[in-house]
Amino acid sequence: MNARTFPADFLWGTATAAYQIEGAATEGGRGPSIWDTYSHTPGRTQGGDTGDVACDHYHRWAEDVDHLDRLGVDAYRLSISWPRVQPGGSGPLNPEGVAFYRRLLQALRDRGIRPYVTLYHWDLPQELEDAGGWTDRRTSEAFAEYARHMATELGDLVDAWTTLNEPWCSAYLGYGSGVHAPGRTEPAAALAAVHHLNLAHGLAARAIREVLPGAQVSVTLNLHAIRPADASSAADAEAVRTIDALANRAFLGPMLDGAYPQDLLAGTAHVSDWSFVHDGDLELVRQPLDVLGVNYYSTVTVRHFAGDGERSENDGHGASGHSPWIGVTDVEFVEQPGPYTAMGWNIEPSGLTDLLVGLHRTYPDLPLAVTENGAAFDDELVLDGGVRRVHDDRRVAYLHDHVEALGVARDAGADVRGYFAWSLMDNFEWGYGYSRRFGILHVDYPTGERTWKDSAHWYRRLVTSGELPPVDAVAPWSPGR
Ligand code: IFM
Repeated sequence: MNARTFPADFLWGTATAAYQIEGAATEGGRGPSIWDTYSHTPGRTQGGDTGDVACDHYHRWAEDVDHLDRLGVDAYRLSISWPRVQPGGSGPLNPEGVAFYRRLLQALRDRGIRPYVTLYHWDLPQELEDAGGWTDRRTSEAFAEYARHMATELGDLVDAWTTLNEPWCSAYLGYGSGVHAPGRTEPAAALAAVHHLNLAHGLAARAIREVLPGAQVSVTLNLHAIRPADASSAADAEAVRTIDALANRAFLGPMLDGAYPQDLLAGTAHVSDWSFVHDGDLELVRQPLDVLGVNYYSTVTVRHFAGDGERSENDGHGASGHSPWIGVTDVEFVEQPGPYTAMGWNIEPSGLTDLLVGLHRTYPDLPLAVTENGAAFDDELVLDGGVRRVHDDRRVAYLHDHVEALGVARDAGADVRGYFAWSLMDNFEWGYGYSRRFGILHVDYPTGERTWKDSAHWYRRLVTSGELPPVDAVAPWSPGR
């Protein structure tokens, strides 16, 4: 059988985020973010881990660009730390922070690697949280000003702009279940955050285009591939719809259709009257998207729960005792069949196909890119004849099967233009600290040393040839060999 091939203009990349890799939390004029505060609060992260040092990318960025160059990727998706470039979230820029990103972006361009820049990957300046954070529309306005500044300062070096990464997490995990910064557990505030993040996206997209009329603008959503426990049950279909409204359509609706879904508003009316949505907001939120970024890791299976007022043990409340599924009482989450990653997430590549094909059916003219996909496993660094190796065959299989699933979606007509592996390197996995490794490069945290895992060797073959290699093609390899 012939290997699956991708066209020459298909974009291959890897992705990271500022707080997860940079470290240097108090260097170069950087201000504190909500993740500094949260991770320094006892009990919030596994082992009390923080992003203070992380992968020390702030100092090792040139070496990391070398790795990207050797990998042969077309693009690198990075995020800008808002508190590094504008420490208080408003007011003057920090020239040292801006200079750091200019150096990094220039080095990428010098190697022919296209920078895909995300403006917000969860590190809100603490001052803005102190003034209300994402529950306050002034944060959306501040974000637009920050976006305008970045377009002005960095526009000549950036290929594509992404406003937000996974606003679902920022809103529902940050303000609903509290397992992400700022750690608030206020259901109505989570819904206000949903809207102010949507508004921030729209205002920022408009501001970027005002400065850079031809700019490529996108947003990245962690859309949920939701399945019913019983495909023949109308009640389970309704459970899917309930979760889909909160998880997916709360963002797709305003951003692409200019409206919140009626069932979302009705289903959360007992929590909030949504009066934070002002006249004219939805027109601002809906801005043309050059591409929609989709992050995908696993599926979700739900069923209707008729508990007569009792709560299901599996209603999504999780360890914090607070649910990210705002207002939902009649849905329970069903354990997924394995295999699982070290996150406990089920591995189901067909979910990616379903998601991409579903988006294509609803929005036929919308180009798509998979902006994150990858897996955490308990990797082991070994010495093979004196050479440091990580034989991460489960990650290679994961990446292989998901790239294949993306190919199947393309075969079905979905206009998927790129794929970014999460992540370039092991990093700070939020509440899990450094206990979960997603990288294709291994990071030895005490020394900062990077080691190519087998998945990096495999990925290099894929991106340099455009042909899906077999899973056992993991030997160190160079193009032309
Ligand atoms: O590490 C995160 C990333 O920051 C956002 N998307 C999911 C990844 C894995 O949990």
